[in-house]
Amino acid sequence: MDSRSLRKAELRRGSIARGCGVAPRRLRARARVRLSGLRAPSARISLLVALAACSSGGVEDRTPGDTPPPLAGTSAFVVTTDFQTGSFAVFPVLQPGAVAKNVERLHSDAVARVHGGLVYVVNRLGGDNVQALDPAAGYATRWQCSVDNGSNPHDIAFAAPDKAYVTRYERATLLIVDPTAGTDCARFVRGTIDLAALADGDGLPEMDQAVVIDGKLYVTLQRLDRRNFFRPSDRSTIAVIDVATDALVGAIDLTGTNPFTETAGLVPDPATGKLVVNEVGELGRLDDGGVERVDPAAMRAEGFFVTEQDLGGNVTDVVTIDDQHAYAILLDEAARSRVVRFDPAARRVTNTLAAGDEFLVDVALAPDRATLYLTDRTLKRPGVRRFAIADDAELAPSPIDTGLPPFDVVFVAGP
Ligand SMILES: [Ca+2]
Ligand SMILES: [Ca+2]
Repeated sequence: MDSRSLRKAELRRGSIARGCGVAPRRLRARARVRLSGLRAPSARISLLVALAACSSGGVEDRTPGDTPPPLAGTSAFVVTTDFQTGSFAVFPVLQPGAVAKNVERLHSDAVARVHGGLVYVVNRLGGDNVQALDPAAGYATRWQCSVDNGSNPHDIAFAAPDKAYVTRYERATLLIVDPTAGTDCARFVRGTIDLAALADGDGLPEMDQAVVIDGKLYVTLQRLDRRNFFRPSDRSTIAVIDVATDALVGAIDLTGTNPFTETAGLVPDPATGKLVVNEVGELGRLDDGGVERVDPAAMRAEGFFVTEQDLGGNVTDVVTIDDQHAYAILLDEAARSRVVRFDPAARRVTNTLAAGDEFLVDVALAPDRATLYLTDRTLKRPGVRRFAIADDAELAPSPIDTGLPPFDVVFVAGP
């Protein structure tokens, strides 16, 4: 592991110098890469200082940006950030030139989910709230409610119009919320579910992604050890909760550790109904992870269908098309990212679509299932890139400029 090149990349972006400029979760991800290759205690200490220094803040003034075009057909909603300032860009998928940039401020560390015609922005550590945007009203904020300072929300999953669950990375309790509570947020928090019983030795289970399927809530628990630099503990698991009673009814132990599907969420494969989970283990090792399917109904992890060794990198995001056709973002030992096409049946890489020495964050399949979107944060040409699923060809010679560099992309259906 060449930790120096990683540090150089960070310094180039100014993240170390700026202290809190780095999204803490990202820093942690890099920390795991770096620490596994480092022997020097001082480096570990400075990293922990950086993490501690980033645990507060979050008030961001608003400056007006572009006005989004009228909603027509499917739009791409892109969370953007330079890790100091966050915002979003919007464009119709059929008219990517009509991009509205820097529309409103978001927290600098945020991901988006779409549900019931609204965009829910999960403003993570330092923001510590959920923000509902209404695409039909020019993406105006309908409400923005706290999930507790320093709790670091990571995902929101919906059970009913008035009931959703928010995972909190810095807490042992999952939050039950009412998305219909209104702008004053008075009735927003409905309760909590204690997952401490499933935590590793440090008492926090590192709850991450969540989804509701057939009356059950599934929550990935990374179970990283904070006393050992966020290294994976003995196992990672998926907590299963009955949404009628909010009782913890089981846990599905994963084949590997450290499930890492942060921007994509935990989405069932439309063909099989199974969850596709990528598990990176330690980012500094390329022999301890892979991608597996988890059968939610049978509560069973099916084992890696492709491994880090097969693909030559940690799989930090994955999109499956069919049995022979899938895409992944791979992160190698030198912290270089690549977007590859791979054949899950043959368990091998068949094409490389993009590469960069910056962290490529998110690949997402457009609703037409014909186009792959990539948030490319490379310094020279940041932007959203699109590739045809049919032949992997890039759809335009230049990335779509989103103002601030893109982080997470989701799709909003038109009226
Ligand atoms: Ca832990
Ligand atoms: Ca690994």
